[in-house]
Amino acid sequence: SSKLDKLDIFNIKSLLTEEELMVQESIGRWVDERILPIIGPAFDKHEFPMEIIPEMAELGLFGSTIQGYECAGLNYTSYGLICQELERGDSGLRSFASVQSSLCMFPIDAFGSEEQKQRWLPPMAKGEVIGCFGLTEAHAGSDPASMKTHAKKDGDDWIINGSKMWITNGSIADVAVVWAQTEDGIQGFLLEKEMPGFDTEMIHRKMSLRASVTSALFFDDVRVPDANRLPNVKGLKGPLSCLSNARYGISWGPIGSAQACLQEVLDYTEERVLFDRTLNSNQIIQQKLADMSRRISTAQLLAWRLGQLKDSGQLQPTQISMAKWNNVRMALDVARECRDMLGGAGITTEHSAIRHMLNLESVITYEGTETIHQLVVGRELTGKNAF
Ligand code: TGC
Ligand code: FAD
Repeated sequence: SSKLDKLDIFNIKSLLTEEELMVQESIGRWVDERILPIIGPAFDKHEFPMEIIPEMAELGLFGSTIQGYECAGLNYTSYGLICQELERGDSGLRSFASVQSSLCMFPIDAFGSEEQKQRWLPPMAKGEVIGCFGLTEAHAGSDPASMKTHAKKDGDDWIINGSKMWITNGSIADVAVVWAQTEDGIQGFLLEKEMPGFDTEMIHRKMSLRASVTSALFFDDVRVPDANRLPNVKGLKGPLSCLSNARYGISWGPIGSAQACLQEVLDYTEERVLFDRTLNSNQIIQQKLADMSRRISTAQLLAWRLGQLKDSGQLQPTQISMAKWNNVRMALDVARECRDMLGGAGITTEHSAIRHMLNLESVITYEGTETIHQLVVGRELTGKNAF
């Protein structure tokens, strides 16, 4: 019988350092024990399981790559593995960690003042302060340069007006990193939930990422002190750098969704007997299983290489775009195929394939749609901007 790990055919584990392996194993065990039993019902109820936040903090998941400020100071390969293990549970869980770490703590660490870092990073690492990231607006998510939200200087303060749409964690966040137009280009502001004129509204009736909070943010003459402006970045490269970090993690995450789906159908097709033989004795079923395994394996190799480039400071945005496109598309196709192989049983959340499949419809759209990433690669190849 085979000695290969069915979910790691090329033995990526053997390429990991001891620390990376330890991170993957501890988060993986936590997902198995704490998340898998509760996540189906949370998705059904359209609720993010708030009670797990302190446990995620305890595991060092928030701002895990940041040095100091009570953060774990891990490398980016470890961050990728964290995303992969979390998303094996549910994309909503990985979303929560992506937003807290890559979209809120990262910009405070990279572009914030020392006072801002001291004030926000330790409680965010402990999960006592939750963050959200407001870039997208209702009229044009793919084209953030056209944002209408703006900040106007008024003495030592700024007055912010506008709105944001589709914001993960929006209604449960204590602090929002909000990107707004100013006379000097786009700048980032830290809006606190109790600031007068700052409101949020939860988005209901989602068929995807149901175990995650998604909201609209509204700013009506919100007065923000200059001390809450991120001083060290101006222009679109501020938010785009945050996206680069989050997209890096999302290149790893969906490998976990695909692994969860493949494991589920490996078990199911071994048990199910039709026409006097197990389902997995049929050539077409085996061909589909083999194809999923092939696609997961190539995505794993791509993610691992991405980690090497990131940790050695060589990673380019085009490489992240290609990996996000490839790996999310892979997982969405795998989840759909697994849903089909479960037959009627695949249409309820009793099994996880349809939950992963529906979640991945968000993942392929957010952090740059598949088309946007294809156009980034197209621009690299041709030198022509076709957005
Ligand atoms: P361009 O105007 O050429 O560039 C502007 C400036 O940004 C720099 N830059 C980057 N910097 C860091 N990382 C990157 N990936 C960067 N890409 C560009 C660039 O060098 C330039 O700097 P400077 O100094 O010259 O001003 O912008 P572009 O043409 O590259 O961008 C166009 C486009 C379409 C690629 C960009 O607008 C884009 O990526 N649009 C998609 C928007 C998007 O992804 N939104 C995501 C919102 S957040 C979200 O979805 C969270 S979901 C989280 C969850 O729940 O998990
Ligand atoms: P649009 O930009 O209107 O795109 C519509 C369609 O047009 C897409 O298929 C797109 O690929 C295509 N398209 C766009 N431009 C071109 C072109 N030039 N050529 C050809 N086709 C094109 N945003 C945040 O800021 N913070 C968050 O925390 C956040 N969380 C999210 C959570 C969820 C669950 C979802 C669904 C979204 C979230 N987003 C968040 C927003 C997300 O980033 C946007 O939805 C995404 O960037 C796409 O923008 P849009 O929805 O406005 O679609």
